[in-house]
Amino acid sequence: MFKFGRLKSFSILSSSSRSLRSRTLQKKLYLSTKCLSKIITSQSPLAKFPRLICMASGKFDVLVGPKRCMSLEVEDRPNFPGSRSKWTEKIEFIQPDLYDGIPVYRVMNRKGEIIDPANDPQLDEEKVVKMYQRMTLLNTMDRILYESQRQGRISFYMTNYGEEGTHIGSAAALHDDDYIFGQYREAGVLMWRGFPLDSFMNQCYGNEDDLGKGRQMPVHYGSQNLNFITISSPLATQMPQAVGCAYAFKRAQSGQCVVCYFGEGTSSEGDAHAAFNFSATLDRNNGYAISTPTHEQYRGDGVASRGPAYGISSIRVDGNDVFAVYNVTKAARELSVSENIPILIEAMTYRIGHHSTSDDSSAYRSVDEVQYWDSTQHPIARLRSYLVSKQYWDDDKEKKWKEDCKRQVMQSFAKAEKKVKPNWRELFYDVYHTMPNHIKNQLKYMEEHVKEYEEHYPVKNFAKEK
Ligand SMILES: Cc1ncc(C[n+]2csc(CCOP(=O)(O)OP(=O)(O)O)c2C)c(N)n1
Repeated sequence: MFKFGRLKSFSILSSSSRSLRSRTLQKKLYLSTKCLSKIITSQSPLAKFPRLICMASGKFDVLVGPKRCMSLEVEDRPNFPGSRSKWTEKIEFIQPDLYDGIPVYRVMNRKGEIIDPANDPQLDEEKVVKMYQRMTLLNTMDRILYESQRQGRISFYMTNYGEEGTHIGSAAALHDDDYIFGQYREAGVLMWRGFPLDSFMNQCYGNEDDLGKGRQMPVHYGSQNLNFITISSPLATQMPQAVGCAYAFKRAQSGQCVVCYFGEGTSSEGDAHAAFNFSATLDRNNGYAISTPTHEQYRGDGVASRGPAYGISSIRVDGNDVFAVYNVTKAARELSVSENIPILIEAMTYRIGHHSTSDDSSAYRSVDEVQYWDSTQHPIARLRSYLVSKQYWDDDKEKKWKEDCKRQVMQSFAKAEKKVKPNWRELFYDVYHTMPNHIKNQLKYMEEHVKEYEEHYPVKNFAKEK
């Protein structure tokens, strides 16, 4: 059984139609080609549609199953396995900078106005307001936790400034039972799913109520209930894991989908390539991998241009346009689940904050550049303009919501700060399902040591053993 190529390999069909005598026939051919392209894209066995193919294949260039459909011109084409090429007698190097680049899909302009009403996802008032509230709550939480790190109250933090549209737009288009493999700058996705502020704060404080039992750096969230896999610091490790999980879903035909978020810098890691080769992904291109700007990271056209080379359907979207991200993620989810194929989404955005609290971005980019993105392209400002134009939002609501947001975040923050750390023995648990002897010995040694030198350890700051 032969597999089909993608739509592009069939462009020859429309040119062959020119040689057809009647316009009606041309139209018929066009329609069957259109319908074929759907079949072809879904990689259905060609043998099922020999008639259609024969009709359309006056100059058809792909080997087909049934003998009677075989193209007469097949010997004029190279037939190396996996290739869709033509022969050429010219030495012509493919110049990566000679084409226009992959276009960026958008729904709203920079002022938050819908460009083509047909693309407005027409979400109801409750949902769009919730999207706006989650984006602004995330922003408020970021401000307070960033400041708290600066005051030495938590050890580390990473803000999500400017990327709120990418988080909320994609999260709102997914199903709750879809699995998320994040990098570290996707707190909004978790917030959309209902991760409480208390849990964010407990994690950043690593206190006794932290789901990760205080073993991870701040912002390394995870939630089994919300199908959000715990973040790990080494870049790109989530990518092959996500692909493995997706493969398990595919085998189980569970109808679930896996979304893997990663930065454009991360897609230069070795693990990323292994994952692409086997996969489905969502990339956030926020302009910088710490101090490395995107134009230094890539000679080519960003991340999306790599997709076709791996045989992945790919799309680029304005990550600051929450509706564009929503539409693209929804369409990608449908396609991915119905056809069992990976999709690569490159969400173009801009990291307004420093990379983390260990970074000072003024060392490698200008304040004017940041100011430009903050003031002209901010996803929150755009969505707010939309809400106001729909009369879903006004200054009064904004004022009340801002106060409410701040109060909620401050309350959670104060509670988390007061809690003690998890019992220090937790350090030894959960490494193995059954604790092996060498870890048991280490635990015993530590217990004796702490008992002997208790006055030198801040044991009162840690929870008692349960
Ligand atoms: C394997 C590995 N190498 C290097 C690092 C250090 N590091 C942490 S974040 C980062 C930049 C990643 O940039 P990007 O993927 O674009 O994400 P962004 O931080 O911009 O959201 C680097 C190099 C790491 N954590 N893991």
